[in-house]
Amino acid sequence: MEQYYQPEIECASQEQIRVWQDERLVDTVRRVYENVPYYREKMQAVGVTPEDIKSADDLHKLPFITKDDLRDAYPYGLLAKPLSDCVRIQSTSGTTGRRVVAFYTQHDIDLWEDCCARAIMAAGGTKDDVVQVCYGYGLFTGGPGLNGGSHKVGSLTLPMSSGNTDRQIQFMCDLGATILCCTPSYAAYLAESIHERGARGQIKLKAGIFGAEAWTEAMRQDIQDKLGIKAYDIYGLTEISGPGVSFECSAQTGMHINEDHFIAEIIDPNTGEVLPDGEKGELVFTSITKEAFPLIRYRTRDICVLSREKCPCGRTHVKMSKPMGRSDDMLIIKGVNVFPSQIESVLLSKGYPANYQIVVTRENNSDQLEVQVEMTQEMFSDTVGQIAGREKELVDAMKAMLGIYAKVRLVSPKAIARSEGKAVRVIDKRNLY
Ligand code: DLL
Repeated sequence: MEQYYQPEIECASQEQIRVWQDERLVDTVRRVYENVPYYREKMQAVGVTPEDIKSADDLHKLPFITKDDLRDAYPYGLLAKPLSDCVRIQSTSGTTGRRVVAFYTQHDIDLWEDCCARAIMAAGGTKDDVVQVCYGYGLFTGGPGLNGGSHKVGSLTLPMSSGNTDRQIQFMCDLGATILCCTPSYAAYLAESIHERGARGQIKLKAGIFGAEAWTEAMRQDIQDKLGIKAYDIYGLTEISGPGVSFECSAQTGMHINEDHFIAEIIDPNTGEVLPDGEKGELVFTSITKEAFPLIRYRTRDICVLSREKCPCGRTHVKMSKPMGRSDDMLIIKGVNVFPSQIESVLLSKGYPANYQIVVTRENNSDQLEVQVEMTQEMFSDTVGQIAGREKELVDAMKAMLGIYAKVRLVSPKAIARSEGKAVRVIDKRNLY
């Protein structure tokens, strides 16, 4: 039977949802105009004042906000509350190396955890479940978000964080974990490892909540079959709080966006024009309940489709499709956001020419990142030992910048094919979308 964490909200009428959205948008716009000079100036630049925003119908009058704005305003420029009211930050990588830092008041964390609790209960979670959270803890939002949601549901929470597969499987078996939360690629890897160890008979898993990166229906089927579970998608982004912006229900046909907290729009990524429900375009979010770090018309760069078709689960909130691609060049590797510009800035800072290629593959369900870099003529005459030393230096610098391991391969000058148009920087062989 379908169960809900906040049934009166999750199954509210569309009219009721609209009333919440209208009131909360008007309030948010007024708050940011009064408290955030960055927003006030952006609104003044297009001649809009809070009085022009009377309901969600007026949303389109407001300017977009992008990752570049977050970079310009880094670190405190978009704060809508005094720092003394904030209790937490979470962070992710941004373009050209500047990190995105999102701030939370205790109230913001509370609402975020509610969203994650909705996702856990939609996946069948109850207070009798044992929820194993193997998303990373720390600056990444995955671990803290699902951890908080699991507490709210009242489940026994195993705050495993990522990695150490032997220990994950041991706890899963010994403590009888019933719900697994991690990236889909780690879920697939865990599934394989469980089979290799002959431990399939000892696990009690019934559901998984997998997100933070793109995954296909074929991958879902594979994980479900191997683990004997139902696998649910969950979506979110650090800028808009983290996991739980939207989540899948038993219908497994898209993710319900928590519309009492976020207004979603789909726009044409080239013109910025708002597109009707059902058309494919870039997802834009406006947070309407956030205190510390409200974002208005934030361009996610994720391409997807919204659907208002009645859902058999009883929830009334709009559903988004799985993201079908990005309108920028961000890659998600092992759940970590990586921009080619970050890699380029490492290379340039170490004296390499900007002739490089990024090759992403997936081997045994694990993403592999290789950066092929051309040496200068002078470097090319180095000894083999010196070249190995250079590669090691770049691996360390990439790790420091990206937070993940990238294999570095130095190649001879002119080895990377030149393009007549745009340079082909990224070869992604994973076919995820
Ligand atoms: O990935 C938050 C999260 C944690 C979501 C755990 C789900 C589970 P960021 O690191 O800021 O936040 O990355 C956000 O990841 O704009 C999408 O491009 C991508 N993404 C997130 N969830 C999904 C998903 C977290 N279910 C970026 N499917 C987003 C496809 C996803 N892509």
